[in-house]
Order: sequence, then structure tokens, then C-alpha cells
Amino acid sequence: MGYKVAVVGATGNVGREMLDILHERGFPADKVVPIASRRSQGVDVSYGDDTLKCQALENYDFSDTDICLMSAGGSVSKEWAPKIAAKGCVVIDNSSAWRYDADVPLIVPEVNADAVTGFTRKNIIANPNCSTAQLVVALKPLHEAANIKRLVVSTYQSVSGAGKDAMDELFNQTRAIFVNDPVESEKFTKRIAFNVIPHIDEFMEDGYTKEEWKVLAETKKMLDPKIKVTCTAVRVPVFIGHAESVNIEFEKPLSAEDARSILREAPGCLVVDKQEDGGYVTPYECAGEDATFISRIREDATVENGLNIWVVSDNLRKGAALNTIQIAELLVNRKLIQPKKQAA
Ligand code: 11C
Repeated sequence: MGYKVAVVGATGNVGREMLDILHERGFPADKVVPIASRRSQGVDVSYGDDTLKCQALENYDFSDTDICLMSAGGSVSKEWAPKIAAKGCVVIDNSSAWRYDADVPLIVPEVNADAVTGFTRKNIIANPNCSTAQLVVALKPLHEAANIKRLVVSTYQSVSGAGKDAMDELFNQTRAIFVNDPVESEKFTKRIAFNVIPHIDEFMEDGYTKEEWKVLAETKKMLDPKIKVTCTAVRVPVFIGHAESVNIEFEKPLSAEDARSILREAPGCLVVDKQEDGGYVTPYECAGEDATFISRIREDATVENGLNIWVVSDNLRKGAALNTIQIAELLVNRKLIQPKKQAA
């Protein structure tokens, strides 16, 4: 007997990726229901070789649905996740609405799978921000080996993190520059084509952006609250794949060679570190891949027990859709949820 799974936000970048990954990984679903806003009701989306029609969130009854994968933005999640959860349907939410709630587990299965049992408190599980997900996958095994004290993270984030309209803006601006048309910016505050923008999400009182704060708060919640984290988050003109330069200070010594061997064995990690021309991974190569790639592993002699690494992953997959589905698989594999009934 399989599960009935709803995908809320099915027409978005992440929602479409969720449908692909559910199918690709053979998730034990008897029925998959794509759900979107009333505006997108009836829109066709692909699920394997099938075409499914989106249902409107407002009209859908979640009573016989087992799992709701949600990627429809913070305000939709804030309002709808508790209503869906109250129907006995476990919500795995990709927005920032529930991540910092002490009664909602924030999960990356390679990092803190055991914490998932806390979902019973609200029937909601949170998926981290894309830039944190790949970061903690790479850091967890290093933290276990030598205890991380402090992190300096600089991100290079692709436009797909800001949605489909942002991808269109990069494409349209690039085209406009080539054909000498006027360049229009709506989604980004400055031109993104042939540029980089040190600003993602809203500004906070201390001068950091919300994206930078998320990296700090989520790393502490999932990995260790004692780790000091500072971050600069930057948008780059890349369609898919976030990259991060990470400077790490450990309590104990850890050589680059030992870090490389540890990361080679670590779940979800793939080391590509030849230390020669092209012997590293870039976002272009990681698009469509599941792994978190780690390159440029080298000791930082300017601090005690310092190491630098370069971390790249597909932000729509490990940073969002894939991680959400891995959480659902965790619930199934650990028998933490049972199908309510055979879906029709
Ligand atoms: C970006 N990281 O690249 C953001 C997108 O909190 O889930 C994901 C925002 C979030 O713009």
C-alpha cells in the first residue's frame, strides 16, 4: 500500500523539480496530486510520463492525503501548513515560515536525521534554505572529526533561488544587452546580467540580509548552536547551482588530506579536488545532480586549525526539492508514518 502525496506550489521551479524527483526515485506513492493557487488551477504539470492537472489549494481536502510537500512561499505556508497538518497530513515545508520554530524539526537527512521524530509536535517538518542545506552536508563530517569553532561563508547564488521570474530576468537582460535593447530590472535591485549583487532577501537592522542570517540560524539549529557563523550572500548571473567559499576554524587540527578522505566517505558528498586546471566543480556542472560537491580543500595558515573549502550544489535539488523528498523517505523508511488508505 502506497502513500497519497500532495505537492503544493506544483507550477513553481521547486514544485516541478519535486514531481520529477518523486518519480525518478520511485517514491512509494499510489497517488500524487499537484496543487497550486486558484490562478493555476487546471494547469498541466508532468509526473514521469503522465500529465497531471493542478488543483486549487483552497478547494482541496487533505483528509485522506498522507504527505504534503510544500513550496509556495512563506505566507502561504504560515497560513496553510497548520490547517493541512490538522487534517493528519504531514507537511514538509520548503519555506522559511517554520524553520526557526522550536517545535518544528529542521532536517537535512545526512546531518540530523534523528531529530525528525519531533515532527509529531506540529505535524510539520521544515526544509532548510538552499545555501544552508549544501553547507551542512559538507560541514557535518568535518565537525565530527575536529569540532568547528567558527565559519566565514561567502555565497555565490544562482538566480533560480529567486524563482522563475528571476531566471527570465537574467535571460532577458542578457539578450537585451546583446541586441542593444534597454535593460529592465524588476526582480533584482540592480542589473544581474554580467554583474554580481551583494544582496539576497531583505535587509535586517544590523546590516546583514535575511539570507545571511538564515545561514547562521539554520547552521546552528542543525549542526551545533556553539558554532560562530558570519556570512556574505551574493547573487551571481548563473541559472542553477549555488557555490560557497567556506573558511573554517576548528578546535582540533585537521589536515587538508584528512579532510579530503573524510569527505570522500561522507554521505551526500562528492570530492572533486585535483588541484590543477579544471580539477574542481562549478555550478554549471552540478545542475541536475544530487551530490554536494567539494573542491579546493586547503589549509588556511593564517589561523590556528584553519581550512578553506569550495562547496557547490544544485540549489533546486539538494537545496530544496531533493532534500524535501529525502525527508519524506526518512519518514517512510523509519516507519514513522503509515498510509491512511489505498488511494483511489
Ligand atoms: C535564494 N536561498 O537563493 C534563496 C532561496 O528561504 O527558502 C530560498 C529562500 C528560502 O534566493
